[in-house]
Amino acid sequence: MPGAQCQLGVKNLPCNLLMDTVTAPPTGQLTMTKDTIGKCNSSNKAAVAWVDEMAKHCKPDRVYWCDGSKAERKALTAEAVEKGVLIKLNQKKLPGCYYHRSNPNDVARVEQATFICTEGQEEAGPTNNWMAPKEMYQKLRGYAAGSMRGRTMYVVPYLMGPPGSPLAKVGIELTDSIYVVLSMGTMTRMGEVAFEELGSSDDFNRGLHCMLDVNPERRFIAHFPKDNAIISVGSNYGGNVLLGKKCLALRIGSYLGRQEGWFAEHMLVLGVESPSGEKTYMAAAFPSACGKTNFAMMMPPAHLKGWKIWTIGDDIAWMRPGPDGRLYAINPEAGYFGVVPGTNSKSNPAAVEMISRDTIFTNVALTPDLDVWWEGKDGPPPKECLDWKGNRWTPDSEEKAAHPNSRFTAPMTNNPLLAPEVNDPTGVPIRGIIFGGRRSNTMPLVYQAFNWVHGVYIGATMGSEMTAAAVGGAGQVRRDPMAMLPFCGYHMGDYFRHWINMHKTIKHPPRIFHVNWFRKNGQGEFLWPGFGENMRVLKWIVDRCHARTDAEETALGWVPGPTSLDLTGMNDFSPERLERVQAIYEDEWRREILMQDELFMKLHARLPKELIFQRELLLARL
Ligand code: GTP
Ligand code: SPV
Ligand code: MN
Repeated sequence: MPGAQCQLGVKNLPCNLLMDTVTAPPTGQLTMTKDTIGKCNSSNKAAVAWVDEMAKHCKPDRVYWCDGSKAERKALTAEAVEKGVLIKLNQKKLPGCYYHRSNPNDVARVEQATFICTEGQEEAGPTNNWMAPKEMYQKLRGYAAGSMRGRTMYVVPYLMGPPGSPLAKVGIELTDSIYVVLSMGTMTRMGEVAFEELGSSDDFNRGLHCMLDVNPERRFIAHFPKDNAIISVGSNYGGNVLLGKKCLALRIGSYLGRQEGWFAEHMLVLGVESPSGEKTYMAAAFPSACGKTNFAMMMPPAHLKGWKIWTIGDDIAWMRPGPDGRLYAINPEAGYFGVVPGTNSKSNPAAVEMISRDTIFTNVALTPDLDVWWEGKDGPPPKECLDWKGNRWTPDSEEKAAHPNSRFTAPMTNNPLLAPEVNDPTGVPIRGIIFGGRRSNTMPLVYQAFNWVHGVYIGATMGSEMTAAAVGGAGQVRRDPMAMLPFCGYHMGDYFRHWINMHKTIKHPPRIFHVNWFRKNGQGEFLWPGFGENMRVLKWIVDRCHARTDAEETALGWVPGPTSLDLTGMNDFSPERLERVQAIYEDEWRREILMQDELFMKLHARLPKELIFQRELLLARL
C-alpha cells in the first residue's frame, strides 16, 4: 500500500492518495468566504430538476454547484490537499502546481468497458461494445444508487467551445470526484459561463460520474447518444471521467455531427505562420499518444527562421462547413490533458514552459523537494524519489518512475504558442488534413492523397501501434481509422460514408496528407528525428495546399521531390536517409493491404463502395 511508504525526507506527505477512491471522507467544511458558494446557481428548470433527481438517486451528503470562479478553485484545491487527493508541489519551482496519483488499477482509458448504447446493435457497429439502453441504464443506475452516501455530489456545468459559437455545446457533469471537478475546471470553460450559454434550454449533455470503489469489475463508460447522456462508473482517470472530452466531444459529438452535417474528430488544430505573415490552418488526426500535442506546439528548427506555429487545439476538433464553402474548426476544449514522459526542452520547449505553473500532474514521480520527475525530463534522474505508485525509486530501479501514460492537466492560456483565434466563435478555415500513425515500417514519412475520396481511404485504413493511452495491447499494430476507433459513437461504415458525403457540402475541401514520424531502421532507431524537425514536412504540406511546390507521383500518392523537402541544417540527415524514410516497398504494401481487409470485412455491410474501389486502384498502381 502506498500509505506505508512516505520517507525520503518528504515530510508530512499525505500518503492517503488513494483514499478518496476507497473511503467516504467527511464532507468537511469548505473554507468559503461567501455562503452562496456551492449553492444552486442556475434557474434552468431542466438542470435543477435533473440534478435533484440524480441527487435523490445517488444520495450524497450534500450537493455542491460549481460557479467556476477563482475563489472556488482555491477553496476546492485546498480541500483536495486536505483530503490527500492532491499534494501541493514546491510552489517556488512550480507555482500553482499539484500532484495526484490514481489508483494503480486505473491509469488509462478502458476500451473494453466503453459502450455505445443505441437502440439496436447495428447502429453502434462492430467496432463498439454495445448494450441496449434500457439494460445499461438499469445496470448503472443500480451501481449509482446510494453510491454517494457520505460524499459530495459536485454539479459541474461546462461549455465545450467558445461562448457564442454555433458549434459550442453545454454539458453538466455530476461527479463525486474533486479531482474531476478541478480537472474539468482546466479542460473546459466551466461554471456560470455554461449556464449563461444554456439559457432556459434543456439541450445539454447529462453526464453522471460515480467513482464507486474504483473497481475494474464495476467500471463502465456508457454513452446514450439519443438521450445526449453519459454514465461513467468505477474509474477516476482522464478519458474515462472527464466527460466533456472523449465522451461528449468525440463519441456523442460524432453521432450528432453525422445527423447535423459536421465533424467531431480526434484532431489537433494549428496555424502555420509563414515569414510573410500568411496563416494556414491545418488539422491532424494521430491516434492516442502518437504526437498531436507535440505537433500542435512545435517549435520550428533554427533554419526555418520566420516560420511559427500557433496552437488552436491539441486533441479534438469540431469542424463545420462555413458559408464561404470552407471547412471551419474550433477546439471545444480549454486545456490540455497531455502525455508527460518524453517532454523536455528539446522535444517540446513550449510545453515545458506551459506545465511549469497551474498544472496538475497525474502519475509522475515525486522528488523529496516536492518537484516532479519523469522519464525523458531534462537533466539527470533524481537520486531517489517516490514513483507513481508511491514506492521508493532510485535510478537502479527496474520499474519506470512515471507511468508511461502519466499526464499533465494544464490550461491552454499558459501555452506560449496559443493562437488568439482559439476564442473566435466562427473557428478557423482548414486548408489541410493530416492523418498519421505510429508505424515502425511500411509507411513513408509523408505523402499526399490524389483527391478527397482517396484521402478518406487513407484515413479509413490508418494503422498504428497501440500505446499506453489505453489499457492492453501496447505495440501491436491495429487499424485505427482517422484515429477514431475508440471514439466513434456509431457504425464505422456509416462514419466513412459521412466523410465521403461531406465533400459535397464543402466547396473548397482541405487537401489530405499522411505522415509517419515513427519509421525505424534495422537497429530499431527512429529514421526521422521528429518533433521540431516535423516543421520541414509541415512546410511542404502547407506549400502543397497553396499549390506552390512540386511533388512526384507514386503508387501511394504525391511525395516531395528530391529537393522540395528542405533539409538544410540537418547535419546527420543525408539524402540517402530521406530515401529510406520515404521508401515504398511493394512486399510491405501487399501485406498492409491484406491487413486492411480485416477491418473492411468487419464493416462490409455498411462499407462505402468508394473505399473498395480505392483499394483496387491502389493494388493496380503498386
Ligand atoms: P493523446 O493525448 O493520447 O491523444 O496523445 P497525442 O497524440 O497528443 O500524443 P503526444 O503528442 O502527447 O505524444 C505522445 C508520445 O509520442 C510522447 O511520448 C512523445 O514524446 C512522442 N512523440 C511525439 N512526437 C514525436 C515525434 O515526432 N517523433 C517521435 N519519435 N516521438 C514523438
Ligand atoms: C487519448 O487517449 O486519446 C487521450 C487521453 O487524449 S484520455 O483523455 O485519457 O483519453
Ligand atoms: Mn486523445
